[in-house]
Amino acid sequence: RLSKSIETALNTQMTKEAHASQIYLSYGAWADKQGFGGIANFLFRHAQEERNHMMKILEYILKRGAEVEVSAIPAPPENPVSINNCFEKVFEHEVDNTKAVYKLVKKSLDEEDWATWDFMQWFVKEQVEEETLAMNLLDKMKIAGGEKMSSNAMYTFDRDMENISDEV
Ligand code: OFO
Repeated sequence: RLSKSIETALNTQMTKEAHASQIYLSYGAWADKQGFGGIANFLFRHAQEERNHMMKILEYILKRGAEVEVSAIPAPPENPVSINNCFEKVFEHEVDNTKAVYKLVKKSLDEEDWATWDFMQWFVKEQVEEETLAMNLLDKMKIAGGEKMSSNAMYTFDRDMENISDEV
């Protein structure tokens, strides 16, 4: 049985994943507006992935017989100012979410809730993947010139993003 505080923490994390989905959604719309259809496609795919994370937590709460609380999702932050900045913001967001995941792991450890601890390990691994993916993309851009990327490099990067694997 879930304790009240774990139930609350899981609901908070569920909303955080929904928030992540909104962030990718808004950055995707921004990228598309700039003409970067490949990057937009990648970001929209990722928005869906974040929604799946949200559902994963929701299903776990229900499975444990606890209460799901669907609450308001905070607005995403301001649009990026460049493609480079977009992935910097993505990376920062993922680091922030990793912290939230670790907090939940710590909480489950403190409460000796081993089922939740075990459930959260999937998220621990997923965050490593997500941080690595964002770092790899930033590295790729750095090689291509970072903020000073030529339009040619930008074109190729965008085209590659259309079909880039979402897994690392
Ligand atoms: Fe849900 O992994 Fe990103 O935020």
